[in-house]
Amino acid sequence: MNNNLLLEFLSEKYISLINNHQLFNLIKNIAISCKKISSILDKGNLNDIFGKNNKINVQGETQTKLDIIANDIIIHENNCIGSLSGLASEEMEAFYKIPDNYKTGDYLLLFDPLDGSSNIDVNISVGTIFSILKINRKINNKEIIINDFLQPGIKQIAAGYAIYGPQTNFVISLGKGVHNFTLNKETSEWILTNEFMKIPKYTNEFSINSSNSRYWDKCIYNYVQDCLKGSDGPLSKNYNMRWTGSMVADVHRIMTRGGIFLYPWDSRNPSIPGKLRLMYEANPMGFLVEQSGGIASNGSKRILEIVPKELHQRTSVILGSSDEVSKLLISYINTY
Ligand code: AHM
Repeated sequence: MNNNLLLEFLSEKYISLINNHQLFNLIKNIAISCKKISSILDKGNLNDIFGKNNKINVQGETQTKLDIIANDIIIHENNCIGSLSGLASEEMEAFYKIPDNYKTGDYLLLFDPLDGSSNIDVNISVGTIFSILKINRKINNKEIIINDFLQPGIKQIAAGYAIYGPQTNFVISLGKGVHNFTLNKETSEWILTNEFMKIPKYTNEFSINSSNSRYWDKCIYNYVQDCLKGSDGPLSKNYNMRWTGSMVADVHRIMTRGGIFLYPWDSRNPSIPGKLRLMYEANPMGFLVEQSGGIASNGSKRILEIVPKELHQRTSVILGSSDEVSKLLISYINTY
């Protein structure tokens, strides 16, 4: 095994990063935040951190104590480093503007501090997802506005996630491939364990919460029925099914061994395009999936080309192995 460390490796691979102190420091501090969150999660309820916070977030969901702890860590570690002019989080209704007494920078950080947080109490993997955008206009007096954040996913400068599971991994792309680092908890270093992750083109593993099947549209319903028919059906192969209820864990599995992940629109709440958030979940994961050779779509459009209208916008998500996602997208084209 090599001993490539996160920042050394990225600086060597992406020469421009060495001269871009703002971006370098931002990645460094996001990685530090993830180490801190990891170490808190390691102690589990020994720190009395499980359970609800008794607050409803902007998504209408009850926050866990750890949602708030992770959110505060990321803001605290990143707001005074001079790289950012603002942060937006799944857990905060409005975006966070860097306080007047701190230096500001050219970047914006969007994040889901603790994805899959309903899994914490039962010791299933959770994660932190992040997306980095650059402010695309000259700003005076630190006056960032909501429109600065509302950029399509193709504009992401970098994106990644940390997964807190049996190992803690930090997976990142700066737009030229995806690299995976594992936290050595004895030395507190992120060590490169997978350079240029590649999602296999073909798969026989699908991932969807099928308790919602009666609410799906007919394309999704028929596709999953075909998967269940296995080698007796039109897809002519047997499938395996996995669903953790933690997007980070499901996507990490797909990044590692392939698969298709679906959280589609459903008729439980027909006016909402899906459950997952475009800016905090679908865009960063879509970026990573495409950078590893996969496809990320909402059924009719590439996720990364969706122009957001609001910060907490939701979307339908279909992503993973290119051959499998393409098959499903063709049936969308033929149906609608
Ligand atoms: P969260 O941000 O409240 O944790 O919700 C997002 C999670 C994803 O990680 C996961 O894919 C999905 O919600 C699971 O939803 P469900 O419980 O409906 O299957």
